[in-house]
Amino acid sequence: MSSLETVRKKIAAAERITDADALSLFESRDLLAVGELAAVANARKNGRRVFFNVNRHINHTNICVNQCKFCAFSKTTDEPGAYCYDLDEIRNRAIEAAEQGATEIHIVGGLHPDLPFDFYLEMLRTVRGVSPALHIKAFTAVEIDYLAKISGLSIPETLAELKEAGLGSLPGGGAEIFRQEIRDRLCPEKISGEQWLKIMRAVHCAGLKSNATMLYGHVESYADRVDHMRRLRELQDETGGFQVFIPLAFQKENNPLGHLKNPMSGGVDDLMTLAIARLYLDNFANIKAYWVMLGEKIAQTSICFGVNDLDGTVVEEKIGHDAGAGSPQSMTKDDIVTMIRKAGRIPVERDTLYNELRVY
Ligand code: V47
Ligand code: SF4
Repeated sequence: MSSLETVRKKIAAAERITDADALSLFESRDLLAVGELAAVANARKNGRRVFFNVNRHINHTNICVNQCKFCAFSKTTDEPGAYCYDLDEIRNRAIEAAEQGATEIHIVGGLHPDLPFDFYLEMLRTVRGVSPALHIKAFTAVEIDYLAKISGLSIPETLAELKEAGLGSLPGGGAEIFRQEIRDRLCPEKISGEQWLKIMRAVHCAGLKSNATMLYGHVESYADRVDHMRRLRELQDETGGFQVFIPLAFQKENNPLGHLKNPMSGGVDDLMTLAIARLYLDNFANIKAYWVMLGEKIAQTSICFGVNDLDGTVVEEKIGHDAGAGSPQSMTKDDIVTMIRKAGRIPVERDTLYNELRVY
């Protein structure tokens, strides 16, 4: 029996696929066959409904003590273009978001060398003060590790203080590729994959939900991607605290990894990665196509390849665009609704915790 047939039988029986199965799917390069299986697995969980939300990103600072080699966003304090918003600038962005009907503020930034822990607490209180209806999804596991270091608190104590100040859930950034050999080449200063997972375990134990990402399309192999997803699947079996998996397509401008030939990028690889994530991560309810990195057309097409979430309106995005993302800065709610409808699916506005707000 071919490996594709083996997977087909397992999916039909709602059985878990193995690492070897997932690897064989990547190697098959049979996008239509893999995509069809992913669409079946997705329809079983989500029917014809596709989620989006109305959100606003705030990247409060691009000043960062790390120098990840894929990152075009980070700057040192004295570099031209370095910035750090004050609380008024953050408040104004949150007010604007609330006026535009946002239900979520997504906050991530660099690891600033001088900002005290109190600034982060004040930032959360400031946004919460604008509207208690705004859910604050903030700080990657990498930032949580850093905040624990600068505050002198343990990870659970840091999370408890942030939660008390208004933190509602965590985004999934900073995961990159967990395998250390790849991290050594991509981001040697960053916390290890093990530490990222340990922090997410603590996040889930603290009663907070989080997301999970994977940065792909650079120096990693298919086996590295499967290894990454395996570690996520294992932690999800343990805690159930991940809401969604978001593969992030590497953008290659203005960063030291940009010279790569990037042989694994492209629309087929993007769709394959999303489809295989749907099949392999059977304990994740949601697979998100982040249109900022994928572009609108691949994001829309992915709806037919196992995806059930298109992220949100975003409004102001710096991390992908500094690295050359060709997508717009923002999409309106109408843009996203149209995109989903034209794929023959039902647009559903959700909140950050995946409660349904409105069916369009
Ligand atoms: O951690 C940095 C990635 C992440 C590049 O949880 C890059 O809902 C591509 O995690 N090319 C931050 N990616 C963004 C992120 C995210 C975005 C949207 C939604 C959610 C969510 C999370 O961006 C970083 C890093 O992995 N990144 N540089 C680049 N050149
Ligand atoms: Fe800093 Fe994050 Fe960029 Fe790494 S990816 S350099 S930690 S901002």
